[in-house]
Amino acid sequence: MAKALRFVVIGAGMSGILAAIKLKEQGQKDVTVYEKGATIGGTWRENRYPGLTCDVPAHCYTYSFAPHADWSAFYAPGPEIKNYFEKVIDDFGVRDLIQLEREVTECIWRDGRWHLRLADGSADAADIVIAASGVLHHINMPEIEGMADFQGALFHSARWDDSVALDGQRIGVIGNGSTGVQIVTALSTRAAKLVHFQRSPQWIMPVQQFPYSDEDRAAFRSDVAKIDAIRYGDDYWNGVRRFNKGLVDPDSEAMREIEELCRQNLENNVHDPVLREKLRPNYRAACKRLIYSWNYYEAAQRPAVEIETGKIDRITATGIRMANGTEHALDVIVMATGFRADRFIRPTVVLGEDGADLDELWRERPTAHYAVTLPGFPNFFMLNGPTGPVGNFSLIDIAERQWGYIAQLIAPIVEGEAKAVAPTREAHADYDRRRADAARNTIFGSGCTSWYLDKNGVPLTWPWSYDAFAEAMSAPKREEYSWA
Ligand code: NA7
Repeated sequence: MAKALRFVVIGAGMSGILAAIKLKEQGQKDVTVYEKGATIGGTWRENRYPGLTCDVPAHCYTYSFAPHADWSAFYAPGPEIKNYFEKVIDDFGVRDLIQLEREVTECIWRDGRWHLRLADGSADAADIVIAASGVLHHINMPEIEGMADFQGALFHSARWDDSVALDGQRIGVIGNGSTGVQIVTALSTRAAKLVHFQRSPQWIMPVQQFPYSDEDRAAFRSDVAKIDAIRYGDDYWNGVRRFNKGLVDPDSEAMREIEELCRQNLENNVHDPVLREKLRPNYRAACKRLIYSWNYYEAAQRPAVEIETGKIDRITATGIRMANGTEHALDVIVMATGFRADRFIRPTVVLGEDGADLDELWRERPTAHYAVTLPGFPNFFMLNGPTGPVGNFSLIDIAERQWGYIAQLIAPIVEGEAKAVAPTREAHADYDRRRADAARNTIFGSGCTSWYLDKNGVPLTWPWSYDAFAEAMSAPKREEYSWA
């Protein structure tokens, strides 16, 4: 007999919103989404920097059940994506499930339920917890000597200070991942002087950006098949498949094609040979997350822009001093230095069966069975948890497939046939070993640093093909789970 269950979803970003919609669709009446921030949107709330753009085509970065005709361009700017999530929440009637500024600090499994504590001191309990707390939200703020001495404005890219003037200013951007590259590109026509501090060069995949016209949007609105043609079409999926082939087999033709595209981009589009060599990486393309950009090289060659590849000695009251003595006088310093991608739901305390501590399970590295479930932590499900697929494709699609897997695991509990489910330790240990072994041989493990690597330098990612992931998510293997 169907049982009334209480669900708590942690996080109202892309995957938490997905969970709320799916639970509502199932007819679940007792669902709360706790969100620590003051608004929804996860990554798209935290990041507000100039130039913020999703590098997955806009029509592919939507929920399959909520196509959106109104995108302004092929690659959508961040604020539009945040607005899309706001709209979806209203369209699907889940706004009243979301409680903002309510941070979950503790989840303890006791007597067959999860007992939660929140930062405001309140408590709650749930039969099932969906941890949709995101990956890239704990900022990585390096300690650089002299930071406190700087008289100008200094902030992390994900803590953008809107009160700081940018036009006509002297700006330094430290870091050249996707974030630093987008910021420098956007500011290259606004700053009086823009110094991009690059510790390691990046391969840049050339892509085409173009705006959608009112006619395009009207056509998308009147015929969803036109959206589907982009979302499910070969242009996007051939790219995803090529990337995946190359990821799994770095010596494949697919990876050679990717490398060649990036190399030609550099050779053909950076004209000064000295600058070209500064921008040439000494590791393989796609080892770090590939940067998709249609205009970074153009920006890097603008008169106001300087690519600084030297070692930073210290930050001074007036700028940044390099190890070779060069002084860059700056008004603003942006730390585009990335995130601590190994944190996941932490620092929330999560204690499973017999008081088992998630921190202890993750001592070696964060892991989850097929990126979703945890041995010893019944009825605890992660969306975009550790070891899931990462790359230049839509994490919304990943989360939807993970939801399909979760829905099948909770079905017997919803039906009252079981009370709790968790993967067996043996099944998970086997997955974890196979996964780590395979991950070492992927392109991510081919010899570079990146946020994909665990503390031992092993990629913390899904190491097999996209199709293998889709297959794994299509049906959990019952024998890998224990039911109570
Ligand atoms: P990333 O991709 O982790 O990039 C961080 C950048 O910051 C990278 O260039 C680092 O250089 C640089 N970095 C980090 N610490 C330092 C210090 N101490 N000194 C100098 N440079 C430093 O973060 P992003 O925010 O750009 O992108 C994260 C993801 O968001 C992206 O992959 C997309 O999925 C969206 P390094 O390469 O380590 O030498």
